[in-house]
Amino acid sequence: MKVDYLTPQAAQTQFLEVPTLPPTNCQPWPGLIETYRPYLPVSEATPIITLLEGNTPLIEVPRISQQIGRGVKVLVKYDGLNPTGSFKDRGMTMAISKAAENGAKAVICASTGNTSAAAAAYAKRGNMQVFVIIPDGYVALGKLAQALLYGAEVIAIEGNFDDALTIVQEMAEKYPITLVNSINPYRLEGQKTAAFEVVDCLGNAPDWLCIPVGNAGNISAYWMGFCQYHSLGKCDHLPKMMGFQAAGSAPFISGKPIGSPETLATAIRIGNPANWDKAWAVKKASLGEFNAVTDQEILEAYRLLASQEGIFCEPASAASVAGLLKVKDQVPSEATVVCVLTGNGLKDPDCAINYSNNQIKSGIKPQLPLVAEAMGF
Ligand code: AN7
Repeated sequence: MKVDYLTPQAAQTQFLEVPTLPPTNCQPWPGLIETYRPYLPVSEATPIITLLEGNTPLIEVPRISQQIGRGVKVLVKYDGLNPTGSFKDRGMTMAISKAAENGAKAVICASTGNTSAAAAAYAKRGNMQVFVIIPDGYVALGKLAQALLYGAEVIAIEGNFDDALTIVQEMAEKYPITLVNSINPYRLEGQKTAAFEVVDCLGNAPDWLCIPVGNAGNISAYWMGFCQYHSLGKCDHLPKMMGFQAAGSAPFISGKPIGSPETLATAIRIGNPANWDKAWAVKKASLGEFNAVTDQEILEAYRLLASQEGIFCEPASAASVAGLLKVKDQVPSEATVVCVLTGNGLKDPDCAINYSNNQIKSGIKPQLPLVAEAMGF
């Protein structure tokens, strides 16, 4: 049948012939606070500042499952698909909504990049001023672009994230400004919803949860979420929490803070994690482990996820998959493993271009034989 869409009348006539589809029962996603309202510390008095974050896909990664074998099923929680491209949006919708409820006019955070992007977006949506303190030269390009365009006041210090965190904590004590780093308890309340989503999707908790660890806010938040769902009877077991750090920034592996953390995964270039005690408690309670992965291992997982599974995450996020592959012999047969991909690959285009093992074939004249030759025909 030839379809004519060129006049409104014709288009309407054509569509009249299309059989009516049954209504889908797919409700619009209202954001994570509305979805999980009974499990979150909000009330009717809380103005909900949301960009409809959450509801991110849990995607099977068969090539990675195959590398482990023995019936192990690996899935990734792709939190890079949140509104500002990272899991931080989950915490920020809560932190900014509560700040608004408490009448805050300005918020502040220290950040390796993603927190600043999320804080900037949500604060602006909530009509607040936002200050972000970042380590000069160690924030990925996409994250800087976001903070600037959202309209944050960006202050780059000649120090690392840990120095920045010390400063913002003092600022928030001395001035009328709300701290929205993960020391703010509402941050973790929001972030725990990722665990709810994983259980809602799988129908149970996974056997293992692999997650990159920087300040250890997210590992603590996931554990809170799994425990809360377990106590509600929504899952019949709790996962083993496997936290992975970059080898040059691995205070949980050395057992003490590190003065000069280094890694190309700048998101987790953190030497003195704010949630130190919480993270150790999670490890103990979940019979979990902390392990380190080298930058090389992170890059291999980063390329593997993109080139074999079609999933582009940022380097820090790939630490979860790098870690899983590193300890794959420890995974019980038939286990279900979820790896958290905390941030979107577009956050750090420089890393992709520098480490993709691939290159552009350039300088080709616009002639078919030359293009065909460049294509290998
Ligand atoms: C992509 O943005 O600390 O262990 O300032 O951006 O909860 O700290 C980011 C951390 C993992 C580590 N993956 O999470 C910040 C910041 C990505 C991240 C982590 C971060 P936590």
